[in-house]
Amino acid sequence: MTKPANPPYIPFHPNPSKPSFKVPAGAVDAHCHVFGPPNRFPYAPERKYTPVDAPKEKLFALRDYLGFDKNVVVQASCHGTDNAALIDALVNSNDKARGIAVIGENTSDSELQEMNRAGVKGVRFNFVKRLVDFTPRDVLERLAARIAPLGWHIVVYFEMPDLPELESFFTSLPTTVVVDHMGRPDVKKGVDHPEFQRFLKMMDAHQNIWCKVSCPERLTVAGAPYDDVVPYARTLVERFPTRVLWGTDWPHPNMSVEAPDDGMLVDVIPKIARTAELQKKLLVDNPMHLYWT
Ligand code: 0GY
Repeated sequence: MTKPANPPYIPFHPNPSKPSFKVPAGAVDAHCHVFGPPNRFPYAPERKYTPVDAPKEKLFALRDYLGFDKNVVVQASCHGTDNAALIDALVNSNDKARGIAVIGENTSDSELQEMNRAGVKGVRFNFVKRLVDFTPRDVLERLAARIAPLGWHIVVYFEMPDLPELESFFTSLPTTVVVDHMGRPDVKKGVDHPEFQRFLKMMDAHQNIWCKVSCPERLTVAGAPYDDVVPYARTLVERFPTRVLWGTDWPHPNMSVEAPDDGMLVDVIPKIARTAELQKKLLVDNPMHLYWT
């Protein structure tokens, strides 16, 4: 029983450009997804959107084309808590992929063990209201307590206006916490706005909080080449060089206007990480530390 694709769902770019920026050897795309194919990996009945299929073969081909070596595949909401497509991608990656799962109270300890063997390194708590139904905090706390002994971390996805309400929860989590897409700042407000400053202060005060300087295509108002997003990502890279990650977000679910050219996204990297040293930390050292050690 597959819901029809939402009419405005925009497929990923069919032929991205070759980036001018050459990523360092061993670079990791630390935020991307696999979707379907639904005859093997059905979408979740409770999903808020139906994506265009984006199977692992296409992800791995894009990885090679852009010059990356590895992927961190993040379970997206359209697959719910069924992590089968994710696990399939990991075990068929030749050790070149790690995963972030989405779990619920029904996830058993043996499923956690299976995911751990496959290369899952964390779980994602999604607070974006258009994507998921509300999960009570005590449920999330119990899930956090179950995954912490595995050495996993927690990825959190939220929109910056919601940070005041969520911050005490994030800072109480017992693991490393990785914030998706810079906490989705409103780039019309500027880096000096109290909302973004609050986010920086949270990272200043909590050494276990990391963030992904990803998704200029989602945050931009001006459009490609996303110069209005660069100051946010650059600030984070320069202030927290050992706690930032970068990812394509391929296949870019729920874009509202157009799918980004993935080659163009890679060409944003030297604007946000302006030295070879910062680039190596962002693309190699930091993700290797979090996902491959
Ligand atoms: C992303 C962003 C989105 C979707 C999801 O779990 C998801 O469905 O993550 C979004 O729509 O902003 O990270 O890919």
